[in-house]
Amino acid sequence: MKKKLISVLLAGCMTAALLAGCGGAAPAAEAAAPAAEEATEEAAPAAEEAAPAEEAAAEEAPAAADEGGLIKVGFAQVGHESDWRTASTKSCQDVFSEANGYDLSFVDCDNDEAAQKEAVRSFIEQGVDYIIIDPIIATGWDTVLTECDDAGIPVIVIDRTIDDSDKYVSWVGSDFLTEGKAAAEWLKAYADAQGIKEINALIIQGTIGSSAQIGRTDGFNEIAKREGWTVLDQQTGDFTEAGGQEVMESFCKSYEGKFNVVVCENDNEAFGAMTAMDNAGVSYGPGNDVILISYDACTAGLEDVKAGKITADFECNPLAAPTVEGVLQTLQSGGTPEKEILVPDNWYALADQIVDFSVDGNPQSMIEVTDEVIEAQY
Ligand code: GZL
Repeated sequence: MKKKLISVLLAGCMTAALLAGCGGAAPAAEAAAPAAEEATEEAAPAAEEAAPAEEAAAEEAPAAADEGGLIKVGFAQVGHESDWRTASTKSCQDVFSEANGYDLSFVDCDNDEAAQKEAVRSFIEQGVDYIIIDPIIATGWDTVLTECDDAGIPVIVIDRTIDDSDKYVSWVGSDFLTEGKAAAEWLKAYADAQGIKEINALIIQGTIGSSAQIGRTDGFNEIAKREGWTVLDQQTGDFTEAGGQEVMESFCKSYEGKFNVVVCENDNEAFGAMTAMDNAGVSYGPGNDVILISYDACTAGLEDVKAGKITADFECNPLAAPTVEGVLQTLQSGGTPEKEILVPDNWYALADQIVDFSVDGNPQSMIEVTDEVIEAQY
C-alpha cells in the first residue's frame, strides 16, 4: 500500500507546485519530477505519517496501467500435476489476457515451494500491479507476503489457502473440509442403503500440507471417527496419477482382501489407483468389491463415474479466475473486496448411487452423471 500512498502524496506535491507558480510552475514541476522521483524514497517516512484520509485515498488509487495501458499481474501457479490444475491454469490465462487488458506473468512452480516463493519475489522485482498465488502448501508465507505488502503490491490467493499470514487482500476457493465431510456423509448414507455394515477404508492423500489435502483428510476422518469406521492407512499420492498408482500398488499388497473403500483426494490419483487395482485383480465401482471415492470431478473423472468405475466424485471448482478478476477490478475501482470468497462445488454419481445426505445439518443434492453433464464439465 505504501507504493500507492507515495504516488498520491507525490501527485499532491506536484499539483501544489503547479498551482503555487501558475504559469511559471511548469519548469519547476518538470524539474521537480526527477527530484520527486528521488523524493519518493525520502517521502516514505513522511508517507507513513500520512493523515488517515490520504491513506484511505491512497488505498483507493488504482494500479497505474503500464505504458501499453495493461494491468501487470503475476501468477505463481502450483504446477501441472493434474487435470484440475490444467483447467485452473487455462481459466487464469483466458481471463488475464492482453485482450482483457492484462499483462500476465505466469510461473508454473512445478510443485516446488522454494520456486514458488522465488516467483513471487520476481514479481516484486518486476513491479507488477497485482500478485496471484495458488499456494502449494498452506504455511511458510508471512515473510514473502510482508515483502509484497512493503512493495505496495496487493496479493490475491486463489484455490488453496494460506494459513499462517493474512497479508493478502482476498482468498477465492472451495471449502475443502466440506468436501471431505460430504464424501464421508455420502458414504455413510450409501453404505446404509446398500446394507454395508463395515467400512475399512484406505485414503490416498493429496500433497501433504496443502489446504486441499488437509481439509479433505480431516473432513473424511471426522465422520469416520464418529461412525467407528476403520481407516486402515493413508499415504500421499501428491495429487498425481503416478503417485496414486504407486500408493495403491503398496496398499494392494499390504491390505489384500481387507479393504472395501478407497478414497482418492483427486481424480488423477484415482486413475492411478484404478490401474493398480486392475493389475491386482481388485474389482471396484458400483456392485463390485471396492467403493471408489474421488475428488475434483474433472471431465475424465466423470467419464469414469459414467463407466461405473468411480462410485462418487466430489467436485472442487477450478474455474475461480473470473471471481479473482472481480476482486482485482474492485481494487481498481477503489473498493474493498471480501476477505474470503467461496466458489460453489457439486457432488456427482450415477442415479443408483445418489442418496440423501446432509453435511453439518445442511441437506445436500447430487448431480446424476449423464453425457450432457460430462460434456459441460471443465
Ligand atoms: C484443489 C486443488 C487440488 C486439486 C488437485 O483445490 O488445489 O490440486 O484437487 C490439484 O487436482 O492438484
